[in-house]
Amino acid sequence: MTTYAPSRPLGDPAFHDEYLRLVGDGDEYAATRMALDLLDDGVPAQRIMIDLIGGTQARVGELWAGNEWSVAREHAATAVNERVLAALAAQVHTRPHRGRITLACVDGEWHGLPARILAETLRMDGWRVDFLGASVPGPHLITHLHQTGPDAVALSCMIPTRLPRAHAAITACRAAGVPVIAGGRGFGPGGSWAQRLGADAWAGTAEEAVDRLADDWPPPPAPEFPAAQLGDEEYTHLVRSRPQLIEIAMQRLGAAYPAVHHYDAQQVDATREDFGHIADFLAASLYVGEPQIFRDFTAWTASVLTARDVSVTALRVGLRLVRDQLIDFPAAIRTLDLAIADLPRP
Ligand code: B12
Repeated sequence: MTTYAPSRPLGDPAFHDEYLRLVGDGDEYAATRMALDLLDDGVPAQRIMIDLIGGTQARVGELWAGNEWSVAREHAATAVNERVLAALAAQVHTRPHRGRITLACVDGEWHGLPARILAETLRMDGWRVDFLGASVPGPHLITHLHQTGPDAVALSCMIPTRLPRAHAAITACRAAGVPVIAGGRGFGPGGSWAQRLGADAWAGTAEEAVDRLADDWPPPPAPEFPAAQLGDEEYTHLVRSRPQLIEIAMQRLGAAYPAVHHYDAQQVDATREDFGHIADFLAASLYVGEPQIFRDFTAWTASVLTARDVSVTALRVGLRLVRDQLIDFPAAIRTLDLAIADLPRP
């Protein structure tokens, strides 16, 4: 696929700021107009989708994470971005001539827009794409493969907690005889965890995926992967004991971090949810055998807490409360210790 240099005004930061403002105001019509005007000016649709819509979506999420936008504003902005993408896609017609691809987000994966951008980019390159959307349960994905017989499955995973499900999906697709191209930052830097989970290929961006599928598909069969190393005893224990782990941590939190006594009901719920994220990221880290997954998560959480004026001490205490319950699990303890050591000192 040809790589185009961003043209003005797409290369102009002020243009992106203006689009972000419209998206943040929920001004769907003006945002759509901006994108369609670019298309009329000859800017390739894939550049508008990836640079403008994709780039803006990353900023939308960051504004939410930085506590500058509420979750409602983020959701509304995401919806506008999706509508603009659909409006653009409706303007571009490419007759399918390459083959058929099933594109799905892994079960529990709600970051749907990156996969949607990929779907439209592949369509423009001549693939017939069945886009199944966010959070597709494995069995439904496999049923779809049996019904449609695609040449590839493209599997999107933006967050590592979904990697065990991604592994199940990849294994099932390969067993059904359909090679898998994986993508999304959940698969780790350079897609290294995609390979460990048995994907046939990985691509970092929609453009790389287009190139990979056009030049080298189907790929030579991927080597057998050591599935037995994935999801060991520690992982299984952690997943099974998740509810108790969270409840006990919540019960002990008051003694370890007295500020929690002043929390309102909403803050208590958010804290319980945070313990759920800790358990899920730790489980994913154990599953893949990669402590970095958990350390990236805690480092990011520390930055989000700081943005919300919550002391990082709360996170440190939370991690210790989880650690205290896992003393018989050496890999979990090692991972938690690394994450605790990473946290900024008070
Ligand atoms: C927007 C966003 C959200 C929105 C999602 C809205 C939506 N409906 O999509 C909201 C605010 C709801 C959200 C929620 C959460 N998020 Co979020 N989110 C983001 C953010 C800022 C942008 C994602 C995005 O859309 N980027 C724009 C796209 C276009 O960029 P892109 O990645 O370059 O896309 C390309 C590639 O990924 C590739 N690609 C994607 N899929 C596929 C598939 C295949 C087969 C191929 C080949 C390629 C491919 O092609 C795309 C186009 O070129 C990212 C951080 C970031 N800067 O990316 C965090 C991020 C993904 N989120 C994160 C987290 C932790 C969460 C939450 C758990 C937060 C929480 N505590 O609740 C939840 C989980 C929700 C869930 N269960 O899925 C983390 C993931 C952790 C990690 N270590 O990787 C990230 C990385 C933030 C961080 N830590 O820095 N999030």
